Amino acid sequence: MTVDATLTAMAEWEALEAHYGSLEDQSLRNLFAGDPGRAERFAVEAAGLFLDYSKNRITGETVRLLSALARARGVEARRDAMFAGEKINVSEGRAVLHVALRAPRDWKIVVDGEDVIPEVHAVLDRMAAFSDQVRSGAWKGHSGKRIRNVVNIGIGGSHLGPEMAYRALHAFSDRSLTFRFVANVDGAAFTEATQDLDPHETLFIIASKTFTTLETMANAAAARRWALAALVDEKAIARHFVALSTNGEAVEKFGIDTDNMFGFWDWVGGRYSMDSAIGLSTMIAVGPDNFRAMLAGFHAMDEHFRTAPIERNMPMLMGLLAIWYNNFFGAETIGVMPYSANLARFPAYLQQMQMESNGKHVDVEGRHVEVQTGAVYWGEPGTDAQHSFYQLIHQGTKLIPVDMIGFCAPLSPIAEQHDLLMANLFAQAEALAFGKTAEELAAEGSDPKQTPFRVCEGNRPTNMILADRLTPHTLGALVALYEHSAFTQGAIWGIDSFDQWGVELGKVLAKRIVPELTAAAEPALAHDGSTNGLIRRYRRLRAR
Ligand code: G6Q
Repeated sequence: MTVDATLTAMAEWEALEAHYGSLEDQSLRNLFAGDPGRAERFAVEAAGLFLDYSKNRITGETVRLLSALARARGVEARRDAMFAGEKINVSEGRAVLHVALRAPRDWKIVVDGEDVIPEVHAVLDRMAAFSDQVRSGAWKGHSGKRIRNVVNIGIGGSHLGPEMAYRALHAFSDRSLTFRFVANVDGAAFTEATQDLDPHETLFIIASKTFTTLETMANAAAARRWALAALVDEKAIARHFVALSTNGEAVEKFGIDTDNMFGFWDWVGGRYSMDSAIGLSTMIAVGPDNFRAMLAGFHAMDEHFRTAPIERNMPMLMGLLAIWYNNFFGAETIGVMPYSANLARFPAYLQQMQMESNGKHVDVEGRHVEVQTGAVYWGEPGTDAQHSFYQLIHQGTKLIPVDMIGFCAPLSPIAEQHDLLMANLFAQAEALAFGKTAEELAAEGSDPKQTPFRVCEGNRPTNMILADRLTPHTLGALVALYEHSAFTQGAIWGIDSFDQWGVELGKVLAKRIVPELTAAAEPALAHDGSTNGLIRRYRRLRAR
């Protein structure tokens, strides 16, 4: 896979720069006033999601020029290469096939001469059989009690998706089961998650693609000690521990029977793995049928992404709008505000997906990129966020494009509050786009002394994503939307969105420092002065 070195010298890029110059001072007020059909035209529907992107600082010409850039950068060819199982993760020499995890049984995707779809469904079937056993009580703990607690131990891609999905789909989950998620190597995380659980009724899911990650291995060892302190017999491990991993050897070495292991493959990146075996906790919580409905939602968005023309392609449009603000307006961040309490962990999940994918400084050929790459993604659920940091989005000096997500039907029986939630959602997008002028304030009789403080300039762009209800299908479609938006951005920049060498560096460095903290004798330290000093200070003060 090759990319042009000179993105900014391309005619399509230059055309966008010139166009930006003509649009920079345009306001959303003017754009809406001059174009009554704007809201209908800048809207697209796919896989049960509706995107209104009319409150962006764009015209039809912007969409045309961004689409031309995507064509010239080969975004469609790169997408097709991903679906065909080509090794587009060039730095690791791997295929990128999370789309295969949700492909129907009768599909065929070949990697290294082998169709991967039968294996994918074989694992899903084993997960379903196991989930059914746990949910029905047929799977017993060592002392014959049924499992009532499920603790997922994993970090990063082996944690954020399962935790987010469990919370998002809480309304569909088996309430007789308790779920906990342990990621942090801080022992407090494990202690808090297990302090009120009965080991006889607890199942640990050790989720680790590599089965070598320091945090997960430390927490898995803590879980083993905690379980055996009560269950005593080593044989109990087989009833209380399962593993989700690609590393059978390490799983066996840890003492987990590989019959209790659910596998996946090197072509599934951690941050793209919540729909693989890594989703076992989700499947136990909501049941195999709901899990399959989630996969169908993913697949519906995959199909839209694979087949829709760029100008009507929801993930491509979202990715191109992110490029528009990042590279032309100089926006550094994108806020994501789900108006749903159940999506509270969605921004954290997206943060990893977007920032680990597109936080890259070289292109696929190893050359330093010429432009800014991945934006900082962040957010909190509305309406909570309105009462904290929205002030800066409304009246601060930074441009922060915001994605807003809402659902037309509530999950809660307190339905009347849903109208309040949605009223806030629509009001915020309106206020951000159109603001409040001095004239409007005067007409409302506002104190003139306060006018400068009360004026809201507006012109703050938003994407509005609406769906009927937060169901498993909707969640799958929503996650796939952002996966493919990240893909589109990465393809424009010509970077490898599927490696994470920065994360690997941290893993290696921490392992080197551990013995320096724990050695009885003062170790010889060869770090920089600051790190040496911090290690010495910690050794002096560390209380046991
Ligand atoms: C994801 C990253 C990273 C990874 C964790 C956990 O894309 O690679 O977040 O998921 O470091 O790794 P393991 O699953 O191997 O423990």
